[in-house]
This record gives sequence, C-alpha cells and structure tokens, in this order.
Amino acid sequence: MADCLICGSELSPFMTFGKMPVANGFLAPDQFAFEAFYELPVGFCAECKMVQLTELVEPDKMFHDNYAFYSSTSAAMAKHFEEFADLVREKYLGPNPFVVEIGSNDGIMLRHFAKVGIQHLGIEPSANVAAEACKRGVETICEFFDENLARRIVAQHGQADAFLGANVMCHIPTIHSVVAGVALLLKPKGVLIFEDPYLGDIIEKTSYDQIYDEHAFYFCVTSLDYLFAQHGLEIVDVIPQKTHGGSMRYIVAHKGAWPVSAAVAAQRAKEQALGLGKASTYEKFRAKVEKSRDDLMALLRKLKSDGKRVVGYGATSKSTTVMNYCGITPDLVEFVSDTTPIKQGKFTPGSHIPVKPHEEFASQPPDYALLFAWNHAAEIKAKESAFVTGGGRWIVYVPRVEIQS
Ligand code: DWN
Ligand code: SAH
Repeated sequence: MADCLICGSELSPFMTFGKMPVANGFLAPDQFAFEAFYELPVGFCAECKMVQLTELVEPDKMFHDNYAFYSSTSAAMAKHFEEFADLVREKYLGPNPFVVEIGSNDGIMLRHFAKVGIQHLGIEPSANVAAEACKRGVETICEFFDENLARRIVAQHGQADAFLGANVMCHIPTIHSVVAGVALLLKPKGVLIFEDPYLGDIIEKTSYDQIYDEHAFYFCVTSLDYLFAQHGLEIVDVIPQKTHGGSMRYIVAHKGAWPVSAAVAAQRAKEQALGLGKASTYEKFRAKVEKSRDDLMALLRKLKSDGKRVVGYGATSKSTTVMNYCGITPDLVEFVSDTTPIKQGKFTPGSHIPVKPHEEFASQPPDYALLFAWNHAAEIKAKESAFVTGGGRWIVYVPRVEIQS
C-alpha cells in the first residue's frame, strides 16, 4: 500500500513493470556493476482518480548535470514550441509581460520570448541542458521549482502573466508545492499553461512506455480538477495535442478569473466514457500491456531465428521501460541509433545495448528498425524514406505490434 500523492488515500498498484534502471541513465561498461535498479509499480487512486507511480526515484538521481535528454533533437518539437510561444504571446500577455517556464531544458520554447525581448525566466535543474539555454540567450536558473522558489521569484521579478510547462508537471511528485507556487506567482489574470502525455491516449493506445521513473503522474482533466481545486485554481480550457503520442494542453487560472470553455466539460464526459475513473479500466490495460510485450518478443525472436538484423531507432526514455520490461537483449537488437551526442558511445540502461550515431544506421541499414521514438514517426519516416526503398522495414508497437513500410 502507498499513499496517494494528491489526496493521501491509500492505494495499491494495478501493475508493476519490475526492476528498472534510471530511464535516462545511459552508461559506460565500467559502470554496469554499479547500476541501480528500482521497482516500477503504478497505481490508480479510487478517491481522487490520479494515476501515479507508487515508488519513486529521488529527483537528483534523474535530473543533474549530465541529463541525457535535449529537447531540441526533434525539428517537429522545435516547431511545436515555436507555435506554443506564439499562442502565449498573442493571447495571454498583458502590459510589461513576464513569462516563467519550468523544465525549460535547452531553451526550445523560451528562446522565442528572449528573441523579442520579453522578460522571461527558465527554471531548469539539469545543469548541462540549462547551460545550452543560457548560450541561446535564455535567462535560466538551475534549480528545482517549488513554493519557496516561487516566493523568491515574486520578490525579485514580480508576478507572471504566464507560467508554462511542457512535459514537466507530471515529473514532480511534490506537485502540491509546485501548484501552490504557481498560485503565488500568477498575476490575478495570469495563466498556467502546461501539457503532458494524456492518460486517455496512454490507455487507448496501450502506450505503456510512457510509464517510467521521470513520469510520476499520468494526468487527465478529472484528476487535475481535484488537485487545482485545493489551490484556488481551475482548468479553463483544454486543447489536445499530437505530440508525444497524444498529449493534453491545460490552461489553468485563478478560480473565476477567466470564463471556462465548454471544451473542459466535454473532455470530462469523454473521460467518463473511456472509464478513466474506474479501477477496472486499469486491469484491462494491464492485460493489453502483457499482450503487447508477448507479441513484440515473439516477433523479435522470429526475426532473429530468420537471421534478420534489427536495430533500434531513438534511445528514448520510454525505450528503457520497453527493453527492461520485455527483456530485449543485445542479441535481439544490435544497437540503437540516436542523434544525441551525450548518449552515443554509451549503453542503454539495464539492457546494455550500444547507442550509436545515426551515421552507423545509414551506413549499415538493418533489415528492421525498431522505432523506439514512435512518437516522432512522422518526422522520422519522412527523412528515412531511403531506408524503406532500400528494403528496410519499421517495427512499431504502439498502438499494436506490427511491421510497417
Ligand atoms: O517527458 C519527457 C520527454 C519530453 O522527453 C522526458 N521525461 C524525457 C524525454 O522522453 P523521451 O526520451 O522518451 O523523448 P523523445 O523525444 O521520444 O526522444 C527521442 C530520442 O530519439 C532522442 O534521444 C533523440 C532521438 N532522435 C533521433 O535519434 N532521431 C529523435 C529524432 C526526431 C530523430 O530523428
Ligand atoms: N520542456 C521540455 C523538457 C521536458 S524533460 C520538453 O518538453 O521538451 C523534463 C525537464 O524537466 C527536464 O529538463 C528536467 O530537468 C526538468 N525538471 C524536472 N524536475 C523539475 C522541477 N522540479 N522544476 C523544474 N524543472 C524540472
């Protein structure tokens, strides 16, 4: 039994993925012997409806001065964040605006405020990616955001028009302190705009690989309503996103400060129809996850016995769950191609498969590429058309295991 991070009720996990290394803990062979593993159980709170990890890895073991994920490795995501920044500038800024972003990473979004001289502040605890943002002219402080930091920011810079977060709110187990900080930081008409992988998509697509140590929560409107109500805030709009395999953007304000869009109630109704508030939904999800694992392993074993070469594409955080949960070993997947310099030359966490630069993929194309970065399929397939015309095939596992051209 664990205590719900949102409402404190007791909850038990509906499944566990077993022992997992740190999802972004790419490592060298001399570190294999010291690699740490943690149980990865996930639970549903019947009281407040939040889906969450029930065992946690300490934040500084995941976010530090050697964090492996750089946001700007995807051109499509760079475009997405430019459009996100445009929307904020057009709709949500008052006179003398101030914009704050948490998890600002390498400055992929805030640079669009910096370049037009809008006062901004990035909060990014991973020093290597924060340094990249500073190089791009993005003012960044290297700390974990919480209520105390919010007080210091208000004292130094005043309140904010917009508080932004992409793929970060769901990373912070101490979410009450974050939301209390947001309530302090926002001007009376200020807005919190954040997006995260959407629980409805994870359930509908069996995208279980979104479940890993960094993702403490799997949000939907129903569970977030409960959280924000505790802090005098409310969701005033929701806008579904295609990013990361299906995300939701939430616009949140002080209660009563903004009209509430009809989209919010419509989304709640969809969530009810999907069964996101019922424990039985998660039992069914577990069965689908197990089938996905069995189908993928059967395919990889068959390809191996047929003498085919399989290479992974994208050494994602998500792939750490897939590789360790399914039991993918270096004899099944020869190497993983990734464009991130800090991952190259290292080995995947737990499964210890070499990570190699994309040049190796292009120069020795395999028979099959296992698309671990399936959330970037449109971008990747567009630039890898030569792989397919040369006879190569993609293996995807979301929403189901299949071979694609
Ligand atoms: O929530 C999170 C999201 C935003 O980013 C974090 N917790 C960590 C991270 O998750 P991820 O590692 O699963 O993210 P991506 O964006 O799916 O990672 C893509 C990986 O694939 C990167 O390592 C870059 C690589 N890549 C590549 O090699 N060639 C990506 C593209 C688009 C490519 O063409
Ligand atoms: N917003 C970026 C990065 C997402 S990865 C994008 O969508 O691509 C999550 C980021 O959140 C990491 O860079 C991590 O260092 C940062 N982070 C984790 N905990 C945080 C906290 N408490 N406060 C601020 N940032 C945090």
